[in-house]
Amino acid sequence: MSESKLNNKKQILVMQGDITQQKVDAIVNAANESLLPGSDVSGAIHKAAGLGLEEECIKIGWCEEGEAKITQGYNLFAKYVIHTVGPVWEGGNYGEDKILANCYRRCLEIAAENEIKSIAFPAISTGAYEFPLEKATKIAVTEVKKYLENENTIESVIFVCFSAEIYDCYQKTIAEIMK
Ligand code: AR6
Repeated sequence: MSESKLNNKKQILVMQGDITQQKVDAIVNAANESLLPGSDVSGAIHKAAGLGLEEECIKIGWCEEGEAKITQGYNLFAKYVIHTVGPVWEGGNYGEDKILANCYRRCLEIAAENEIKSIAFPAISTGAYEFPLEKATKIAVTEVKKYLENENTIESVIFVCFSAEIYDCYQKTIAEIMK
């Protein structure tokens, strides 16, 4: 686990692990537009949360790319799940960067509206949606830093990295951007 403090109250943490096991107020799901369970992180979150999560997602029905929706966390440690739909990487010419930045910003806005103090993010779009990891990490760290500098509700943001490669990339990026 590595830690980068913005001030006495706010921090960004990076850890290698499984997001479903995080004891935070909210975890973020890298969903698809239908909000139905998928593979990878979405499959793991739905499996750990139980069927109540899928039922609530079906009621919500849809989420646009770059947008986010909040549900309860059911059997997870986290009280809430914030579902966001990242861009599918198409080579970089259809606004993928902007859409990915919107995902982080909207998740943080919705978290703050719900008085969430701690939130964990996976590396949105870097799996099935094939967004290049380094570029995605820069966007993630930049958006989170910008948000925390301007808002006070959220105190702790954790980037949960599923592999050593992702962890190293976040470490390097945070060192660059937070200096
Ligand atoms: N904890 C943390 N990170 C994880 C976990 C986990 N348990 N499992 C995988 N990852 P992906 P996307 C990482 O494919 O690219 C879904 O099926 C993984 O290593 O889950 O946004 C949806 O339904 C990768 O770095 O999300 C959509 O159809 C990151 O999570 C589509 O895939 C994101 O990988 C979304 O694709």
